[in-house]
Amino acid sequence: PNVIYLKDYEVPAFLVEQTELRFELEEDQALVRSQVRYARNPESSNRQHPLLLDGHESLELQRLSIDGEVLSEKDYRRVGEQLSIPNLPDHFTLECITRIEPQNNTALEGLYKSDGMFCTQCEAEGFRRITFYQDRPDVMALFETIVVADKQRYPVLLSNGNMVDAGDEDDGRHWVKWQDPFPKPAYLFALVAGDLECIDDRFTTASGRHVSLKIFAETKDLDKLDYAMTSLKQSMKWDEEVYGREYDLDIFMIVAVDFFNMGAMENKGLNIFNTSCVLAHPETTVDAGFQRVEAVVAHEYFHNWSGNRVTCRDWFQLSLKEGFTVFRDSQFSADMNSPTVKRIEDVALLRTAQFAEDAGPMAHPVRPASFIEISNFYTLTIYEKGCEVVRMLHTLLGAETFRKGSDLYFDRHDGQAVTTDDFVQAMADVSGRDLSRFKLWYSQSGTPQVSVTGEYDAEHQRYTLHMRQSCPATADMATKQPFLIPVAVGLLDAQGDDIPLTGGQTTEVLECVAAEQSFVFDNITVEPTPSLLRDFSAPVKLRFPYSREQLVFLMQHDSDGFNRWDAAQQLAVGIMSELVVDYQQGRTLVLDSALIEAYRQILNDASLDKAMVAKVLTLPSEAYLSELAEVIDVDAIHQVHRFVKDAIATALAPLFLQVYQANTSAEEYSPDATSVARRSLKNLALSYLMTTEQPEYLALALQQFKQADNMTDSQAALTLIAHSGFEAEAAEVLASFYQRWQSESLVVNQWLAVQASDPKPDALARVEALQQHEAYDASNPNKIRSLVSVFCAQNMQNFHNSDGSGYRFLADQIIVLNKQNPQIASRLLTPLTRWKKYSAEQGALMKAELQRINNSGDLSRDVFEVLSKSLA
Ligand code: HT7
Ligand code: ZN
Repeated sequence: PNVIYLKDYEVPAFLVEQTELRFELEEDQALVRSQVRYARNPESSNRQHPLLLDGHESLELQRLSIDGEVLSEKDYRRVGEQLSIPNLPDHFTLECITRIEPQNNTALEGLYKSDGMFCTQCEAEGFRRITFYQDRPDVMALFETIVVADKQRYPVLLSNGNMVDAGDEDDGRHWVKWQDPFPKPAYLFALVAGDLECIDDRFTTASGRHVSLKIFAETKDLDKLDYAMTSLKQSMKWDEEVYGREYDLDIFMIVAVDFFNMGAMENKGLNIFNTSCVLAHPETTVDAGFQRVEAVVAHEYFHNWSGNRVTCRDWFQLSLKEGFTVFRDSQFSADMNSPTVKRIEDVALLRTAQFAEDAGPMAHPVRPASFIEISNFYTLTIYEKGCEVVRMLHTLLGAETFRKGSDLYFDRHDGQAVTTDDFVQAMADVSGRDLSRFKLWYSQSGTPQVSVTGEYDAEHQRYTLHMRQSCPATADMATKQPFLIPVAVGLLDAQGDDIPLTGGQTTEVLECVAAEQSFVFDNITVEPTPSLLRDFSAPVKLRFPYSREQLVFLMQHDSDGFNRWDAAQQLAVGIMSELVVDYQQGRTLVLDSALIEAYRQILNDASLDKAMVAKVLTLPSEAYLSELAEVIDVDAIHQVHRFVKDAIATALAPLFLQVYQANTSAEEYSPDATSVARRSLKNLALSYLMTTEQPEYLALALQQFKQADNMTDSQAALTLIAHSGFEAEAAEVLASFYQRWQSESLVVNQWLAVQASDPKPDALARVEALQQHEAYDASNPNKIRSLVSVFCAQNMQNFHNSDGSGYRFLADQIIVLNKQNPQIASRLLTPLTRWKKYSAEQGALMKAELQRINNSGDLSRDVFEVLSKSLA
């Protein structure tokens, strides 16, 4: 397969003025007629350039004509994914008829069938599986779409924009015509045809326009759409208030589909959602599920400006829309819920999974320089690190100037396909700052490390912070220049109060731009405790030689909520890392009482927000400890994690019981922040109590399981019992849960995931048995994710069994999925790609499975790219 380079970018040879599509949908095929008006691009240097159209190998080309003249095979060349037509005039209309088979499309890219309904997924390069087209984001056109299908089976026919006409045909078929008044690239095209129902609402924009809102789903799911509708209206209002962005069409639609490779898709006016990101009901959805629906609805809606009105010039610029939109949705979620808790969750994901990606074989910058398959670059680096990069601009410029920058960016580039440089330029223009060093965040991969030391000069009442930054070599890039790293700093006095800094502010943003740099604070009358990288002001690994006492002090006093949590994490990480060494060397494990006492204090502090207490008392995950380790010893990390949790639980059981009881309420379920916080603390307390394996706590969990009126409590109890050593009760609750929820596909997915993540040793056998269960469907990505992904990515202990059985299992799955659904296959590969981080024996077993996949025959581009980089 070809490597595509950013440096080779060329403007398209032709522009498209208008794209007219007609879809004849049938059970065994779809016929697609496209009529496209082309004009030679005046910016293209070569006036003789042929028209290069992208078209997947699965397209059956039935007819090609130019201005009515049918072309014969000698008039064009079709090689691989490209159709080239030479000798063209400056203006012409190309008609093309293709035949495709959506019912056999298991890759879920292009036009496919999900549970009997037709739907599309065109980002990034799915449109080329529908018809021949310049399938690149810098070719924007006005689309008009006619969809024709059997009226009984497919009463609802949708596409982008406004519905302008409709009619019936004699043979039981009907048609609907849609017009999208905004020019768009092909990746934003969408079509849906199915037997769907919808809920309706209305939104009046700030300028007084009325927008009709519709969310479609299968009839059985109609009662699970209200939360998404509320979230949509909140998002629309928030985007007007915070970014001054109004919605632009008369209608906004969301459709829920069960077969979907990712979370959702921002197609213009017609968002398509994975059911898991739109359906929510207290009886079937956990709190985190409600929050996900809120966040994803907002994310896709925000794309209407950051992505659709202003789109990407090429796919190397993917983070232009994704990083910015994740930043916007994170601000929204922070405003709707607890900002500190949201920040903690985002950082935990970044530090665990994105840092690991940056340290692995697929490391790439936020703006990659090359790729083989763009689908492989919908990554944590593009999304989450990309968001952090935008957040740093927000921190450096301040909220007001940042808003001016975003206004300028949207005004300047409305209707255009642009680059991350254009985004930064708008920020530079409004702030008057030179952001050239800042731009290294887009072009350099890797996680920078910042080592900080403090020096107090009592005589001159001066405190100095010495910083040293470096960035390790990554798989794609050996050397790096120093970044511009905003380090938000506060200094705490002996009482734990913030010492006023420059201008009386309590937090100052230091800009670290050199490999070594010192920052001086004057008029500091006592030696302070520094609070560094407040609110995680940059995506770096920052080290400061804190003592355990200082970490406990920060946990108790830091005015920055994020850093209070992080101090607790650092304290636990330090203690657990030492215990890992003790375990490896066969020493008896003894837990430092500092951790227990710190936890006791937090549990006794009634003034604290409950969500924060739950976060602070959550131990660093095994995945985070693995990311931090030089060589991952899965067993040692797992055993130490268990030991520490058990020791804390045993020491503090009475307190946890009190907390559990105090937070068990008979109130009706609500997904509001306060209720979510209460449930998270209660269920955390129950998880500590269950760690002790005492029958009295099992009784509590069983009672919660039986009496819960909401899925959050029910699933928390189910997981704890199912993962416990009480095997009879575990089997009982799993059976009764399935019995109760077997008709709810998303709940069944949770049931699969609970079993796939069971740390007990028979988990793999169970997963394999579940693949044969009536509830499993090996062609549905949600099922694959719930069972196979959860086992391989979250059940560390079992996946990394020293007999290699977990690795063999995953390789077998990938060999099948490589043909069936390459995007899912390639994502699933991730745990095996990290083989270099494990011991030599374990790494060799993992590598051997990668090689087995490599030798298994025809590899998709997706799998090939990940494999070749992992084996390099
Ligand atoms: N922009 C959307 C990307 C997406 C996607 C990409 C590859 C394959 C399938 C996909 N489904 C959706 C999602 C988003 O970030 O909003
Ligand atoms: Zn997105």
